[in-house]
Amino acid sequence: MTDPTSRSLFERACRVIPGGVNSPVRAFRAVGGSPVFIASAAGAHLTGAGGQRYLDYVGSWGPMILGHAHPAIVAAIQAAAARGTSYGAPTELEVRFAEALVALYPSIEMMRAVSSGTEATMGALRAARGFTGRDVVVKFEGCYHGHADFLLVKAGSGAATFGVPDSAGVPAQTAANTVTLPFNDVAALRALFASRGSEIAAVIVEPVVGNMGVVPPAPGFLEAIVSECAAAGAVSVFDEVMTGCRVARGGMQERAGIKPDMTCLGKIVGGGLPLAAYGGKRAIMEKVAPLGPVYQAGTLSGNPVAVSAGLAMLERLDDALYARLEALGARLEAGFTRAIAKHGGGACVQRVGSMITLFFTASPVRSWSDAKASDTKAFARWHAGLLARGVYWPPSQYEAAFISAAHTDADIDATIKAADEALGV
Ligand code: KE4
Repeated sequence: MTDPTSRSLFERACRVIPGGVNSPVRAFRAVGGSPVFIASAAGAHLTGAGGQRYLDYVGSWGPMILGHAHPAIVAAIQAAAARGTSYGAPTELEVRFAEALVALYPSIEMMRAVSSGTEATMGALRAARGFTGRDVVVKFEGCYHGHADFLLVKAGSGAATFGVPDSAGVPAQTAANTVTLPFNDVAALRALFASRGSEIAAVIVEPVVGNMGVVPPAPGFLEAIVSECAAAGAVSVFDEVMTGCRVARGGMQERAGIKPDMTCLGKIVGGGLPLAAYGGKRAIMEKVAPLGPVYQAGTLSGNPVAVSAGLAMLERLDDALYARLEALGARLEAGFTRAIAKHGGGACVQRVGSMITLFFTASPVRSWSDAKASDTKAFARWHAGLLARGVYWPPSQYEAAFISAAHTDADIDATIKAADEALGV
């Protein structure tokens, strides 16, 4: 049961904000009850509006890889703010930010900073369409790339048919240029290219899916995307908004040793402030205004305060961090696996680095059709059990949980204990 302070804040919020939240998943609708309102956060912990303390595994949906309120990031923000919060003019900070991402991501020869992951994917795909002169975009079921109209599209009647809107307010003709295929289905991808390759501007993929829960790519799947695009003159786009600097400093493309044509980044690279980026081959990015004919703009793009936070974050992403996150992730995965076995199975754990999901389905999750077989009611009961024991887990079966460098072995062990007890509820 949510604390009375959060409940009364939620009642007020619902009178003036749709669903009482500024982003739908925060409303706890997938798990029932009403959301915990947060008053502050530090390290691995959140403090609720009612004073209760939680061990946090949402981490602002990914950005907080160092933990909340990291002193160096707070100091960078304070110093930047004192120099003015926004100029609407170029700064050296933005040059340093671009140079840092170019150094970290060999697929990025040139990049543009924006203010959200949605803008990053929207900009990348408009550049890909401008570069190829083609209209069709291919995405995969269960992957989320932000809320641009043409990406809120679900699969049409047949695998290779054009999409239908997955949200009210998206015109049918907008959805018609988006094809949605099953994730990890190389045969479907190759069949689409065989039938429509000359129409395809781009294929966009979460190289490790976080938005149906954590689903890794099957061997050869990412390579097939890059090679099919290359053969057809289409653009391969890795949406690493979540995986970038999360599963490795250079994202999943570093882990897999693959080089897409374009990359989208967000979350961690912004240090918890509104900062994201898209970039790729110079020939594609030179199509972007004011250099080329593809228009894209933003009042707060490359904002100096946000970029200062991003640079302070990037400077701290060292090998020791990723080794520590791998150890913490493996510890949590092993504990969850033991707890599932103790309670008779019926669930499984999927993890890449410090992104992890406990699925309430016994068989491995390789695609959206596997993921949607999960028992979401059992997940909701488990989530409530965790929350009652002071663990703040993402309030949806179809989201990734995130471990930060601020988590300790003791925190992980406490989480395993809470998860074990909650499984037994
Ligand atoms: P934003 O526009 O929310 O900054 O980024 C969109 C986006 C793009 N690509 C990927 C792979 C993403 O995961 C996201 C946003 N992720 C969600 C979490 N599933 C953000 C949380 C929310 O929507 O409130």
